[in-house]
Amino acid sequence: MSAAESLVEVRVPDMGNFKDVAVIDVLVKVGESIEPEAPLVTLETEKATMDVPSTAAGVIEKIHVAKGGKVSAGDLVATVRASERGAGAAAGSAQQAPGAAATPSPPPVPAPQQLVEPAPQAQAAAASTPAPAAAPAAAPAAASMPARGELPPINEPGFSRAHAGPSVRKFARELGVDLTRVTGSGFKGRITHEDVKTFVKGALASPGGAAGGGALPAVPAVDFAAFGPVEVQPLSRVQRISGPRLHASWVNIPHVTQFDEADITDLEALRAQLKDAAAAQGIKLTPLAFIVRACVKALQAFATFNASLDPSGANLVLKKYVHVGFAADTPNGLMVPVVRDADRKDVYEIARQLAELSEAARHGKLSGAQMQGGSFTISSLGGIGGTAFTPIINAPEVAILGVSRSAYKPVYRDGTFVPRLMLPLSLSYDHRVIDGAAAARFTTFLAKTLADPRSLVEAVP
Ligand code: CAO
Repeated sequence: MSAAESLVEVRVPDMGNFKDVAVIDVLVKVGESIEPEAPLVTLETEKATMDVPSTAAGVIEKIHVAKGGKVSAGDLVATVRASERGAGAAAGSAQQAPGAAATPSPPPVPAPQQLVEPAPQAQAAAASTPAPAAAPAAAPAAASMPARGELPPINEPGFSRAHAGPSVRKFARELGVDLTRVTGSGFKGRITHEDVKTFVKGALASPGGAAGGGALPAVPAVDFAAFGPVEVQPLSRVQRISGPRLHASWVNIPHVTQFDEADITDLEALRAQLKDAAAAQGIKLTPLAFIVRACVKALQAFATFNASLDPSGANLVLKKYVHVGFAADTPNGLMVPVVRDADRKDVYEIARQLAELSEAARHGKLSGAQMQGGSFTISSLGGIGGTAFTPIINAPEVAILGVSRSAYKPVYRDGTFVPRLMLPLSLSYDHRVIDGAAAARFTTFLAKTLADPRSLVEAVP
């Protein structure tokens, strides 16, 4: 061994309870020259596959594991005869002080899609769409990158555990991106090139960069098993996709929720009259169909609620179509199918579509297209219960209506209390686009429209 060479031991990263994990592939041979981050072996747990990357450049001196074997955290995988260049490359990127906490920066608001999409093709399409809200005007990433010091330092132990392939790791190293901060949108949460790019765009767009004012304090990790027995349950696929989108909306959009109540006594009387005739035609005329119809009228009267901010954040894109999404509770998790051109459909056609789309959602049969292009969303928990809630905006939409369970309440009218059926409304809106006064006008209009239901059953021109 020359003076410029040293032996580097590459071990299975410490990933907590990481024991007896299967080695499904050995990717290098003794004597092979490798770069830092070159994958050495592939491991498979119940939840994911992951590569163990080399921490140094050099030549493989010895491989200590075999395909089909089992390894645990800390086990020796390979010994690398590292050249000085290789040892330096790995050490040079270790910028984080030991023990420094990783703080996630706000994820960018997703592309104008939907909260979740079931089909793998749809997922791939979403992943390849540039994120609009946080992305600056397209410039070559390298040319517009902040100085390396402006990105948060790389958490080396976390980086080596990140669920990403070698080329993504290399790409992240080149850009100085800490993979522990990047949300993976690939299969089983694997981090893709697009995820790294989206992270960088988000870091560039956030005031003060990823390490500055945009950074969020981390929630400390807790070993729950230290306090009693626990069972670890992986999130469903739908939750893994919708979670980052909900998070992006929550942290990027200043939400305000306006509460109101609509007197739907007459609406329910009318619905009771029409219900059986509709049922004879196979249509379930639920309150939600009337609420969608009333929202269409409100969206036509208040165009800024049927709009999105453009990627620069300086312009409002007013939509000439009205596609209304609705949250559907399914065994797989929350889905948001969209009733397209709701402004061109009467209450019966809307009811028919609500039933068809929620049936498809419950059976995991929605296509990506059936969940795209929404311009406003309704989340109805009325069939379940509750008096009010604060729904999260389905970004890049600018408002969402939450509906809770109607109940009879005493309403003071003409000097006396009368029992009226009151429907609670909770409208969350993007305060960058919508003022409080406009939101109050919108819910007032909506409540009035629901209180006088005749216009809701008129034929649609
Ligand atoms: N107040 C009182 N009763 C209501 C009501 C309300 N606001 N809304 C619906 N109901 C009643 C209906 O009349 C129906 O009763 P009947 O069967 O006696 O007629 C019953 O509740 C069930 O309605 P439904 O669920 O069949 O139909 P829907 O149109 O109200 O809702 C759907 C459809 C898809 C919105 C609903 O099934 C659902 O999934 N809701 C949950 C949405 C959700 O999870 N939102 C949260 C998202 S954020 O995590």
